Amino acid sequence: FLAKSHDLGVVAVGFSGGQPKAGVDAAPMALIEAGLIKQLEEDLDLNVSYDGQVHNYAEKIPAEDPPYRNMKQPRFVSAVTQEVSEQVYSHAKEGKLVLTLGGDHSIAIGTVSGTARAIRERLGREMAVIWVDAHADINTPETSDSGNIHGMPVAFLTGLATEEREDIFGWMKDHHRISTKKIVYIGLRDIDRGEKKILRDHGIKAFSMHDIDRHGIGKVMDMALGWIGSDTPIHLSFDVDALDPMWAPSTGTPVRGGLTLREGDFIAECVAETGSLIALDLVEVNPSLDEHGASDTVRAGCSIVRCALGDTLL
Ligand code: 5AB
Ligand code: MN
Ligand code: MN
Ligand code: MN
Repeated sequence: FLAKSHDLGVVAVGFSGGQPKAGVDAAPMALIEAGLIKQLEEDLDLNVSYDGQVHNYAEKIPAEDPPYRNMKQPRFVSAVTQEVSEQVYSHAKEGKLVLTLGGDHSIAIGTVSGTARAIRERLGREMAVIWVDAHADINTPETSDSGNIHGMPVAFLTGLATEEREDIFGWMKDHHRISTKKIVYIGLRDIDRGEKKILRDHGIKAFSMHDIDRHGIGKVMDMALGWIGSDTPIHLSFDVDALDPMWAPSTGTPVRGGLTLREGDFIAECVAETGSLIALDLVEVNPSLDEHGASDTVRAGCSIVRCALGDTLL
């Protein structure tokens, strides 16, 4: 699906507006300072296109941004994700694999819509999304208790939530969206009541921590990739809070009972092995949320990215 498998576009999205905690906007710089891009170029031999800046989208801050349909900062998140969608699209339409460093998970409204559109145009295909997360992020504005848009991206991306207003996600059209049948979750353990109903009503494929305990991560990956089917382009959206807080404490909404560091890397390695990965998001690393410093979480994030982009053990 890629023009050349060694071409990688990197987008650094220093954005925290989809949730209330400051600091998640500093993650791209922390990951890059830990040597991530250097490792991708030197150890994985990737041909990296990166504009050298962490975007903060300050120019997108609206004069006024009161809640709308219960969403917090809806105009700001909409404007930023629209821009991210264009950034990701312009890499993906050239056949590059796209790595997006977040930022909170609302930015996936931009990343997934950008790749979905590019893959449709280039290949006439609908891609699949593997969403690795403690949470389902499928609240509609109406089912969300928090109003935080980082808990809603999947609802907008699947069209379960839509909005006419151009400045509040009205820019999203059918070509930006994916079917509820093309998303697979791994690692779920903290789902809101309204989200459970949505997952059930739409028959959405989900592998919870319970499934991982029952079958083991190897079998779960076989089942997840089997559901997607071989020869389908895959966008992997990895929320670092899928990992247990023992391994990734520096994140805004940690939930105990999560993936081990190796299970996280293994998921990424299995996706890499398919040869079908077209985009990767790494989100929700918040370097300011750990009294002992965020080096463990940053290192875990770098490792997941390297594994997904083809680093092998032997
Ligand atoms: B994350 C919660 N479901 O909607 C909500 O970190 C949490 O991107 C969302 O997965 C967590 O606010 C969003 C309670
Ligand atoms: Mn998430
Ligand atoms: Mn999460
Ligand atoms: Mn989170």
